[in-house]
Amino acid sequence: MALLPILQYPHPRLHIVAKPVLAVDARIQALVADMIATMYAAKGIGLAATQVDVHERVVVMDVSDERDNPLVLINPELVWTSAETHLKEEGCLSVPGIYDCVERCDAVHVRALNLQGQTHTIEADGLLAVCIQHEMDHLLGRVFVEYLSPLKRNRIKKKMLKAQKEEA
Ligand code: QAP
Ligand code: CO
Repeated sequence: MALLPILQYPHPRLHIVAKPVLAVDARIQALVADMIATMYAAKGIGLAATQVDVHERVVVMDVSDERDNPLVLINPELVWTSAETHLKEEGCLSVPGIYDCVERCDAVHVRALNLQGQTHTIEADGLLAVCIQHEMDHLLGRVFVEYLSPLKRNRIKKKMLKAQKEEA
């Protein structure tokens, strides 16, 4: 198991559209294990493969308090979304230190493959529903800050680039 480097916004590769996983094989199982370890080490509740520079449709999440209940979604597809939406504050491991409100569907049903390659459907509301929408956005190359005003997004971009320069 390995901890993977997480791409930091505004890295251009965060905007690559991920391709479907063709086979849930040992390579994907190893990727998932590394992604779960990376998410826990970074104290995140969700991580998409895009964020670790792998452009295939894989996300991992854990919204449990005990942080012992990882959820793996491979080739996730939204099969239903609620008409009702709400604004909720989000953050992102690729945009550390930045939090702002995004409008999301209250509830979603998502169909995906699990680590065994079996199809399952998850009905989610609350934090899990928000997390699924946030992570599936990453697979489409979308980062949550793109929902904010251009003014806010540009401020965030500048702040991130400055922090990255100071780190280097
Ligand atoms: C996406 O985000 C999410 O800024 C997952 O310094 C966020 O795990 C879904 C994190 C909110 C639903 C609601 C962010 C860790 C983690 C930071 C995360 C930070 C350290 C973000
Ligand atoms: Co994110």
